[in-house]
Amino acid sequence: MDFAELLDAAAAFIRAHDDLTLISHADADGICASAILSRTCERAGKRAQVRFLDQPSAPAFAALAAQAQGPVVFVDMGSSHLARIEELFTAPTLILDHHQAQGEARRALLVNPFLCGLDGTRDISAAGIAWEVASRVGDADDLLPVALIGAQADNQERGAFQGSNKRMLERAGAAGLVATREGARLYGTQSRPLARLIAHSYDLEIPELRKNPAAARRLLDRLGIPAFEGGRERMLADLTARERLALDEELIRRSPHPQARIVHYTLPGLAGALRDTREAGTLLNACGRLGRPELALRVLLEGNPTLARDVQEAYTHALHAAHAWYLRGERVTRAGDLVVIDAGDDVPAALAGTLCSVLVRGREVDEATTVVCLARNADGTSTTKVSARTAGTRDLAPLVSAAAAAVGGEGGGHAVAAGAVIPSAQEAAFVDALLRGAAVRR
Ligand SMILES: [Mn+2]
Repeated sequence: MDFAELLDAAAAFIRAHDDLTLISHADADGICASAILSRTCERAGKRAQVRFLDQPSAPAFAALAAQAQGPVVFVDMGSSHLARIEELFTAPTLILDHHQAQGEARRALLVNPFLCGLDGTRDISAAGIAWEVASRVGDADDLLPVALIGAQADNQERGAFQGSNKRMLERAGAAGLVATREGARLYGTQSRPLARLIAHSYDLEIPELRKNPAAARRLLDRLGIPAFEGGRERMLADLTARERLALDEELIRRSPHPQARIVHYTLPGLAGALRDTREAGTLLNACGRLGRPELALRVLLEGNPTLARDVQEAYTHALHAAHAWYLRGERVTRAGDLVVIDAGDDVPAALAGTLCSVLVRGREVDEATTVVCLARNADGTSTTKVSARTAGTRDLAPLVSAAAAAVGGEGGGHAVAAGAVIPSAQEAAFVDALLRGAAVRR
């Protein structure tokens, strides 16, 4: 079947059932996909219950299988667990996933772009698959912004969207649901006052401005851009077109980052942090990682980002603490081009991947380095979460999943971002297997 036929079949699956359980990955892309599907079911007069899973593991699947009696839709997960899912879930099963498939589905309907020659890391994410299915069940154009938030959160936009993502962007643009604008690599354009926005946009890698709002204010002065207006600090959105252009060009000129110029996607129909695809993704991920994916789902369905303000603050604190722990360097080892962080119980498992990303994206390790973090799950399963990230060319998914399989764990993911769950007793053996697989020595 080609991809369109698979999507048609998925839409027929949704139409055929009135009471569905959605089992979704608890990250921003999964949350966006679930929001699109649950809104679609609601409009079609169906019941859809969303259950989130942070960590797809054997015990977690077994627990869900015991509760979910009727038809089940796996969202943003499942491709790495086909055999287990088909063994545990006996009701009709639909899997909407964009991760590399391991094995073949026999009974379940598997919708995965990789099966059809599409790139599940660039062309379409789970949110995009959900939107394609939704648009075949009913009118879903108003949900296009949610699909774009999911795709961006899964890092599918690298300079530009492509494939299905690009078609959704164009369709949303034509409907006035998204506006694109090139500018400096600033983060927090919807929620931060100007000086703080500039000082916190570490990706620009301008040392004089990093964490230095006073220097940012002097820069604004020099460009003739008032930082205040009527006693209130101005935001990027308050700037005139000329001011914004002057600021963008100055920052891009001074930034050594090879992609200092990026495309900002603004979603005019949404409020606050949800108006910017990157900020929206960060907010949803923060909720997911702090164990509040249901709240993130509500944020999307109600269009109200302020519901998650406390969670976002707590997340920022937790991430700072994890980074500070890493900098102490107590259990950080380097082997060849790998940095292995043995975080144990000192970093929450849900933040392991983010910590790796912060180190890779913040250029705290060089580009060829792969950062691997092992952190214990606190869910009583005696398992350890493994996260791996790189900006280099190593293909991490097969590396991590082979090392995990060698010690009785399971892993998967993408070339630049992969993960696994292993028995905690096997941490040392896992690291050995990983280093052997990567052909590096301690
Ligand atoms: Mn995804």
